[in-house]
Amino acid sequence: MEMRHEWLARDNIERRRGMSVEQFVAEVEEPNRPVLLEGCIDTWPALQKWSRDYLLEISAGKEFAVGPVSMPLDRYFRYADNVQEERPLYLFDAKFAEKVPEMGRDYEVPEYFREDLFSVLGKERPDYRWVIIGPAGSGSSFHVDPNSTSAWNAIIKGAKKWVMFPPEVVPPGVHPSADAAEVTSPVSIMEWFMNFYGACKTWEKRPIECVCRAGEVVFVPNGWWHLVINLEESFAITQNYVSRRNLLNVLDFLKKPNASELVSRTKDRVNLHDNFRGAIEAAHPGMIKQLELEAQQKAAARKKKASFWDSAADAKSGGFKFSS
Ligand SMILES: O=C(O)CCC(=O)C(=O)O
Repeated sequence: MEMRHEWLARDNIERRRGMSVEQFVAEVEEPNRPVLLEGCIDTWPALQKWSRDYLLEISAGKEFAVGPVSMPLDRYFRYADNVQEERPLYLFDAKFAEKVPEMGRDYEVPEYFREDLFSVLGKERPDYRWVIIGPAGSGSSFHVDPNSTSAWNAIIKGAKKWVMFPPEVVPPGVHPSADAAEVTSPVSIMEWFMNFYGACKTWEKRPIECVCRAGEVVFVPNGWWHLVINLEESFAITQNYVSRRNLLNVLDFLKKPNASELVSRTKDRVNLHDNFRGAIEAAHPGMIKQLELEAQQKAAARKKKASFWDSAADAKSGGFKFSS
């Protein structure tokens, strides 16, 4: 089953090249909007080096996580070459850089994402980086990333179709439970396109979509729903991160009483909130208080702006008079 042209044609993501970090923070991260970044991984050795042969050579004798099992890369490529299923198993490995240090050395975190507050937890931090390898048709069905983190996803080889909905819009066909602990998606990504993609055409809030190719990076803002399907064999690196822009969201999320059950990719979650908060306070004294203060000020400014517009609306209905 092939992806239809009409599912790929819409490309409405904002594409940016050569943004400064300050611009990224003010125009993308603060407003929590998706963006496709061009040209920011041009210097990665991986872009030149990562072929099947190279990966096979540097990872000889190592196994990677593939769905519920683990296997060496040669076996995964053989599987990928012969797979007929609608939902091919996906290689998604969080320990790639520890297992194969060359892989870790072949990329560096783009400058926009270098603030990494979970690093204060050292070895106790939740998993945060993955190598992702999969054939055409493999991918990730609709989900929201764990712990209210934001993410970046860089394509080294191949192409991925992305569909993203803002946090307040649950994608058609997706049924999260009330506490968002579970997400029920349709059987396969293909089935989502066949049965639900058309439904969003008439929605006021249509999704953000794009095809992201080798050398490009998608920024996934926290809380956004996203679905991704590989259009050809793809190699990618993704990292989830916490910066001071989403620190309060992450702490709030971790405080939820059922946080330990939520989809999280984290082993010991029971004390994660307290441990993280404590470690941030030790490493960055005053940061949380300062961010809370700024958030209160922003909320007050928003309220003030809203009440200004209320009175402007009253003026329209005749309650306001210019003094003569
Ligand atoms: O399949 C992909 O590349 C997307 C991965 C993803 O959505 C995630 O890591 O949350």
